[in-house]
Amino acid sequence: MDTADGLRWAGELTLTRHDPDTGATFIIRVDSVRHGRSAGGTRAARYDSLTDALRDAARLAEAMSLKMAVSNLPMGGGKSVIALPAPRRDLDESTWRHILRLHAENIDRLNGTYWTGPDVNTNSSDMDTLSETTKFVFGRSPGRGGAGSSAHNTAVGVFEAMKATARFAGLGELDGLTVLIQGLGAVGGRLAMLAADAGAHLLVADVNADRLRWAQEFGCRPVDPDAVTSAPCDILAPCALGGLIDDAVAQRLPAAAVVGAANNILAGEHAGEILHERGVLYAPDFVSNAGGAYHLVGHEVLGWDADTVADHTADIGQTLTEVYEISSAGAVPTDAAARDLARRRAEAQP
Ligand code: NAD
Ligand code: PPY
Repeated sequence: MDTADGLRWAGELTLTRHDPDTGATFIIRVDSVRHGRSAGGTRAARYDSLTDALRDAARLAEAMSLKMAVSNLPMGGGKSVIALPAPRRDLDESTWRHILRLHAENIDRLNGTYWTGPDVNTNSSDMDTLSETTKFVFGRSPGRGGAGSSAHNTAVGVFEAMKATARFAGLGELDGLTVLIQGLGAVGGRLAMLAADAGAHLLVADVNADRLRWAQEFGCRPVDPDAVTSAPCDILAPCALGGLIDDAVAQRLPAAAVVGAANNILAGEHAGEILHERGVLYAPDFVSNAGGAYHLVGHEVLGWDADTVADHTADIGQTLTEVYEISSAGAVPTDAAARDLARRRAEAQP
């Protein structure tokens, strides 16, 4: 992985560009093209430093390679970060469109080595805007010929992962379990509805008061966003940003299992080992949240219909069970077991 400066890492390519007019800094990181063109979404966010943004892009790109490999998708991993000069909501539409156009120019220069898609703070409408300048874009709106939002399918995949994890952890079915969802956005909100329908008792946290109110209306109990790692629950589902579980949090997390949509849930170098030693079953995020990749790559590259996408997404529970069996047999953390399965599946690809 990358070291302190965010530059020395094992990936294949980094493109950076700064635009003095808007103050935006653009980063594209291609982790691997060994198994095809690379792909991964565009995250737009504020960062404390360029180093932080480079590191985030590298970790996210690496997670995409693992996701593609473990999901048997014929692509490599990459990711873009747009380090914003101000919170996204404070940017006027013409500045945002200008930023997107510059980002699209960068993507286009890579000539298909990297394909983008939606991620935090970018959506299908933004993909439509990018596609005015470059064709290397997943997830345009259906009216523009794309597969549209991947959020629903991601939520369905995380739900399958949650059911498989509860069974493997000896918790049984979701009915009656306490599930704490952090982040009620496009994925977390849908996941909350699926888990509630399955009979789970829901605790929810979001920094957005409207989303919290919406969840309370269908019976969810709110938790302070700062208390998500100290509130007892059966399953913690991080569906906001990554990095929730560092080594110290792993040491005291009062949950039996962790299954969520967020990319890079583990922040600490030893967090996976600590959870494993404590018997907290961790579902590696790049396995659980692959429903979005099945939706985008399935529809737009592989020509799958909705049923085929749904079938592959339903298999996420099976893949995760395989990860847990490798972990149990080898007494290794689930994160290491999933990396091992990803490597084996990548080697088996034509
Ligand atoms: P989103 O922006 O729609 O939702 C994120 C939610 O988290 C928002 O409601 C936000 O208010 C909330 N939030 C932010 N910080 C928080 C905090 N500290 N505490 C509590 N809530 C907080 O994003 P999304 O599309 O739902 O994606 C969620 C996560 O899943 C992201 O990490 C994303 O990278 C990952 N993911 C998404 C997809 C997809 O298809 N959308 C696919 C794979 C992975
Ligand atoms: C992710 O799954 O984390 C993404 O970034 C979404 C995605 C998946 C596959 C291609 C492009 C974007």
